[in-house]
Amino acid sequence: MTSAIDQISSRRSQSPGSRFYLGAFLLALLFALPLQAEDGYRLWLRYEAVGDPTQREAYLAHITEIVAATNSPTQQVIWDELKHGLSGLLGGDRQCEQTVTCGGALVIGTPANNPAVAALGLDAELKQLGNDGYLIRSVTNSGRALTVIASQGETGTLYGTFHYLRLLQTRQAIDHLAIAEKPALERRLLNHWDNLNGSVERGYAGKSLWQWAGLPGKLEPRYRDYARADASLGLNGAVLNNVNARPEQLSTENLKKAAALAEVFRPYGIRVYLSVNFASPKKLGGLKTANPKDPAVRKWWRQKADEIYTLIPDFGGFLVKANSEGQPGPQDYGLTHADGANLLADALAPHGGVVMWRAFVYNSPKVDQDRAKRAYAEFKPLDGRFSDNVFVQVKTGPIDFQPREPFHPLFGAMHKTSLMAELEITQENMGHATDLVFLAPMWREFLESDTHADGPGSTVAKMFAASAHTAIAGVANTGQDRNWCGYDFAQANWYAFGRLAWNSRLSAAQIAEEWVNMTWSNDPEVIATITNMMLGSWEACVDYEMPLGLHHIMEGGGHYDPAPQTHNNKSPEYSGWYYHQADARGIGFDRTASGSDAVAQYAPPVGDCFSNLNTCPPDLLLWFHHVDWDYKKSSDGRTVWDELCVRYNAGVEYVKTMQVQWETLRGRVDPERFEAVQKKLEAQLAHAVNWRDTCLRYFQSVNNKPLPDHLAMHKEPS
Ligand code: BDP
Repeated sequence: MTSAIDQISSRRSQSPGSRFYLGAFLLALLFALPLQAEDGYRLWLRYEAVGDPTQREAYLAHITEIVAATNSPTQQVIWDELKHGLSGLLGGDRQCEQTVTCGGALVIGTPANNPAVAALGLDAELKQLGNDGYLIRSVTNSGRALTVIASQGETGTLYGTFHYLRLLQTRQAIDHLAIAEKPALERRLLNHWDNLNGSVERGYAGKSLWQWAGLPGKLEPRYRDYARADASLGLNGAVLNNVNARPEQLSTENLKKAAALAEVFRPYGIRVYLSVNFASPKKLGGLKTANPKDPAVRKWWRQKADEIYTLIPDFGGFLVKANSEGQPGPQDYGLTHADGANLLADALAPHGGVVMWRAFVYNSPKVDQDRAKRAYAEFKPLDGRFSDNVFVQVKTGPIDFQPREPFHPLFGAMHKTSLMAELEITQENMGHATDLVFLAPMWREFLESDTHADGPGSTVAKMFAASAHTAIAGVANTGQDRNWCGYDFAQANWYAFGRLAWNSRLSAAQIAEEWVNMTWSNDPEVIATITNMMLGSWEACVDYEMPLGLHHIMEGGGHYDPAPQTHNNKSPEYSGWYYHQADARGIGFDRTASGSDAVAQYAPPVGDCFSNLNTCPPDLLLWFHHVDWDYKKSSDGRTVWDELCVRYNAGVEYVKTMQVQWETLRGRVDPERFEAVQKKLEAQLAHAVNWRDTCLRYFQSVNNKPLPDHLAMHKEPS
């Protein structure tokens, strides 16, 4: 089927005497969008027609003319997006013969590329906002109403354009705009855990987006749509491959493939990065060693960096998983993480590249018996020893992307190192692409956690925004499934990560509402219902999987189902028991001074708060404390056992409530996605029930306690 955009051929005419193009849209309501099956492909960039004629007229009055340059690839993609977006939103099959100057005009660009922007004298303000920041402002110039989308940089102009389109998509008034935005962090990245063979580690949306076999010659249309989606959120980097990296990723052949992707992404402001295998000089380069102190190794990395920059001049840098889960690293040669990171940093520095060195290390019990303490124990002493172009990339919590963790103690602990956070968008431990789990509330909790590193109010968000260099990464949930993420609702987590990477102060509700508005419907009731479902969904998942601070009791392979019963004496941290330590008397991991003393890795006010049973947040109780089954938290009067049962059940009940809420939307959202979600919710319910029943049965087998009277859910199969 031809889409609306294909039917529209809006005309751009070069205005005589002007060095920029004038494009004129006289937009009419002459046709409706052709009916199109909803398959989720368009993500939040659906640009559905504005149905209310008054509102459409009001929008049109501001956009009788578009003044924008199209002299560079980025300017061209801005133009293309506008044409695509506005034709979908406002319709338009009529061409104007001349530029229409009676209504308002949309003026887009930088002072350097568009004289109409330069004439507005915004330079000082734009300088404040930087190359990625932008203004969207309603102004009057020589009696004419203008809406200006301006930035100092072309990428900022692109971001501003997406913001402007979002205003229309969410049906905001555009009469008196006074918007100024700039991102909190310099580098806003997706980490793709994609393998050269097309599989995706912890991916639940089909094969890798990157079709390596066809590259560099064959460029899938998806590559561009991927870049559009990222740029619409302000994301500006993509690590293409798995942190468990193959040495061949750096072969000349594969670098050319990466370069082809970089070419597609470049106009959208997205830089390509690669994960690298630390042993590459040996395994790919044929050297005898990968020892950082060896001059031949140093030379190999320098030459490799030179080669990469010849092919990809704006290459972002390397992401490295070293001495973690079997990956090679500098410790293989008796050296430190800093030695390893600096080796690569030296090679990239002449080209302006960076190293993102991961702090996800936990393999050696010699470092500490408590896995949660190992990363801090290894990295904190290295503070100040990393080169300037090195980031230490730290996962949100000290274990590994559990449904709920306290913030990682390294945040706020390394003042002389640029720390960046690694968030997990893909729902490895939260129901894969089956469960509706909106992660923005979890990320908000993380970002708002007070490290107390520089006194009260030193939130995680502030701490990493205060680094010399700033960055954030999200482990992507994309794949070749038609709807990109394997589930229409998983798209919301990609969206939420991007929005928070841009502005860490956005509320989860605001993000959800925006996303629903653009992705599902503009109907306020639909928005309210779906937003409501989403906002409680993460807490619900925590409840039906691992409430009260339980963690890592999932089965070891797929991380989908529960396995609290597992014992593994050889590698205890691969068993459920290591983490919950349930016995006849009680449950929980004692990380206070009487136990592993992990609390000492936090600033004293935080550590004290976690240590004290009266002040420890109930949500983290069993993370930090081993308590008797009959322990009662003073505030609520329920025993831990009863509370656990209540929480597990509440999680299941939430899923049932979502099913009821979803049913009210029948006929109010498109039937394709309605039915797809309905099926997913059924599967989610089964998943939640399995977690609740498996965990409660197991804990019951340990403590021999009856279920609280009012809970009827835990029936043994007859
Ligand atoms: C774990 C994943 C594993 C990743 C690892 C990592 O289960 O697949 O390789 O993290 O982040 O959560 O390196």
